[in-house]
Amino acid sequence: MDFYYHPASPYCRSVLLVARALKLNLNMQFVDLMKDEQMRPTFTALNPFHCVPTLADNDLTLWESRAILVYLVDKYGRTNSRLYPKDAKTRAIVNQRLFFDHGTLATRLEDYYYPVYFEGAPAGGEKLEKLEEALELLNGYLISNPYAAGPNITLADYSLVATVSSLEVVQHDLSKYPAIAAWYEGCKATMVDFQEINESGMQQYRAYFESGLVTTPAA
Ligand SMILES: N[C@@H](CCC(=O)N[C@@H](CS)C(=O)NCC(=O)O)C(=O)O
Repeated sequence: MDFYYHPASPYCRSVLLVARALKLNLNMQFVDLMKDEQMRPTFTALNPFHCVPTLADNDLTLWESRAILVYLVDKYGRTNSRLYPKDAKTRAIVNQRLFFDHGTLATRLEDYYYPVYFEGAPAGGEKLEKLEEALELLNGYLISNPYAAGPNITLADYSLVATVSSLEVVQHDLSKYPAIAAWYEGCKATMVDFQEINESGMQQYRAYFESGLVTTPAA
């Protein structure tokens, strides 16, 4: 399986964490986003949306990290893998958290922090409130459950942990969300090779944000 990635991308790191949990060997294909290598015709022929992560497994090409996570467990996980349970109700909760991460949490994080770092937008305001609303919701889940979708670690945690790692990168104050902070520390300790997979990529992502910094964010 060819895995097109950049280590700074949190979405790539979520896939790498799941691949490691499943003991999969990926044929790593570095795409240097800083040199716009994702726009090369050989890559856009594979993925016209020119983004990483992208997975090529024989005749299947997939992008969108959460779709890749689901595919890896469905295709290569154990039959009854708890990472993505087969029971419809349990799976529905995992899906809900995955879609929440994609459509709400990660989106609101990017909607707020990218303009602050790269366009000189003022810190605070409605976009920050929307992000904090999503974080309060996640904190609420995690007050009543050890993991994002219930008692067991699932793909929802692997997806959300990458987004929360981006909050650490931009130094968002997580102390207001003690259940998220505790869960995040738990994920770091539980997920196989979390440190190895994330450390350098998070540093690169931090450097990327700092390269665009034109104001000092307050949040
Ligand atoms: N929703 C997508 C987001 C992927 C994404 O935004 N990837 C960025 C890097 S973090 C990228 O490849 N950007 C380059 C581009 O779009 O040209 C996912 O979860 O996989």
